[in-house]
Amino acid sequence: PKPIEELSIWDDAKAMIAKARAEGIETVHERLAQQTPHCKFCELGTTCRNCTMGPCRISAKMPRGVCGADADVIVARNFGRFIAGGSAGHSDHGRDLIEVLEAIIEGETKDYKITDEAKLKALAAETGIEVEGRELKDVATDVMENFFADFGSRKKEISFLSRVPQKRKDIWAKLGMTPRGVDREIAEMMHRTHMGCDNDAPNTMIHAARTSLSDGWGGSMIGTELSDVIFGTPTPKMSTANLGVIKEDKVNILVHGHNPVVSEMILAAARDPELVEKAEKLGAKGINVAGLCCTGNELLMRQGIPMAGNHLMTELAIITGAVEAVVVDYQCIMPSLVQIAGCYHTKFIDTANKARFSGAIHFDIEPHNALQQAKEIVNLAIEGFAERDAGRVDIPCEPVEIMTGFSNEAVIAALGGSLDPLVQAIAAGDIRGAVGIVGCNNPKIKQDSMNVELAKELIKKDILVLVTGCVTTAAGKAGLLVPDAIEMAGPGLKKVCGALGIPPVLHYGSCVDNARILQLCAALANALNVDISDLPVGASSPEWYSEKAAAIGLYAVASGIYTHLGHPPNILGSEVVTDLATSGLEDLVGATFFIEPDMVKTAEMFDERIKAKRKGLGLSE
Ligand code: NFS
Ligand code: SF4
Repeated sequence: PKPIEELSIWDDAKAMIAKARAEGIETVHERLAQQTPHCKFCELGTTCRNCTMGPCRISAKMPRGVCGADADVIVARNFGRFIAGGSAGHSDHGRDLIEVLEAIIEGETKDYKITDEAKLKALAAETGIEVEGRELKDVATDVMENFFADFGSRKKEISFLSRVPQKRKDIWAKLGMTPRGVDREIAEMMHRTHMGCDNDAPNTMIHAARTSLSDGWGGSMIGTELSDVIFGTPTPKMSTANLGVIKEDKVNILVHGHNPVVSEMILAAARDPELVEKAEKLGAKGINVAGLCCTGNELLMRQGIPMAGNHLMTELAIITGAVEAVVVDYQCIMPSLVQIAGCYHTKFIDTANKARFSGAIHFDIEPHNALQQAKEIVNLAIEGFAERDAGRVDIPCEPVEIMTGFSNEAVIAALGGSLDPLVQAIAAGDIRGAVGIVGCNNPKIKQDSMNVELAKELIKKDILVLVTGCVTTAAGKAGLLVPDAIEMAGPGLKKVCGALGIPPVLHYGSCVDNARILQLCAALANALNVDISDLPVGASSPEWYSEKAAAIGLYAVASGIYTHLGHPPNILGSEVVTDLATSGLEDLVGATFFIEPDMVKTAEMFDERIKAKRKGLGLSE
């Protein structure tokens, strides 16, 4: 494995990697070393396992698989399935929120409720459901039925296309890219990539884009919006981040995964007076719930809980030795956490039947029993406090302050009720443009080096940065998520954010919450009567690793947003697919991907793009 200094920019991470090595505990970094070098065919995307005439690998000597598929077809098929996987993850999460809404409506749960009635009514109105003079329950029922139908096969387009500028919808219609139903597009992607179906790489890529759009404007958007309805729409608030949020004198419970349906209940249970009293009787100073990854982002945005870390901190958080329980739902949960938890007194608890971990303690959290189950889980954690080995505890730092909670509703409220001041700040050139930096960590990259550097480079250029997912904790730890961070920004951004008392880097939520950024772009385009591709905006995922991140990147591009990736997906084995992704899509959808590992150059590329788009809108550069 690499020297510790090369693995992360953070002291808390480096201290815990050193502790792991001293204690003989294997982490992601050792396993990456074991797996390196990776299979070249797989890296290029030129291996196919879609039937048992193969598996096949493509090279100069063997340019076609047994069936005759060439590199272009194989790479496009693999990429299409990769996108289907990511879209399925976000969207199945979205569906789980509809099922909770259903349980609320049918009176099957008392643990969840409709918290933001105004938002529910607004969503209903936006998606063509009658609101005036109707009972809330009837409106909610129609919203639920409509969103369930967005997953099916009977619609010509999904509901939230109501938000999309007409010019963009026309582009999609012309290309056959209009998302019709979430499950339909995903299933069709699987069908098309069966042996002997879609054997034209660009055609497969168009459907991959359509599949991703059904995620961004469908499954993810439903997930975000219904989470706001059920748990409340986020508003700005302060919190803290890094491993220092784990408290030596408290019962520490880490929530990890994605869906607030589970983590909100854990938080509610941890605030139960009887359980708090029990924790205190056992010698703890209370119960501390901290977040990891995206479910951490969900709770951070709405409830202000502290954030222990992002993807590459998940193993390391347990290595502090001070974690009583890790409670997970699904996605991005390394199965290694079970082994690492086993090296300590830490209980690893899974809660979703669709994401079980061998060796975990299992609780089936369903809408009808959620709080009860959550209380049992918190009770287990409290009882674990006595088993903690104080000699192995090392919490390596003090937490840093962060500001969070920037939903579009909160931003509009901060702007005085409309997007006009933002439009004016963009027109005046104080805010030259905006870039969303999203996604993950990847152990192949020094943790958060790119995520942080890119954010810093962009704000210097008066480009507003929105962060979601695992970039949140990166930006937070770097001190970019507090109002004082305007000192690191260019003069225009400093002026505007300073006047509003907000940071130049705004925390916009979890990865499904990238839907909030799509919505903002659509609203800006509609306000200016242009297409999204005309806006001075961009997206980036510098350290991405997951299928979900690829789906986000593709729906951003297909929505007309110029999108950076720090390293390529496994497509370089096909010139047709690579050229399409990095240039050909410009003519089709008005945006492309660009791949660039250098963050200074990346910021310059965004700067050039923003200049060109500003010029196109008749604005100064
Ligand atoms: Ni997003 Fe969230 Fe993090 Fe990457 Fe995983 S937690 S959904 S995929 S690793 S940002
Ligand atoms: Fe090989 Fe074609 Fe089968 Fe893929 S579908 S494994 S390329 S024979």
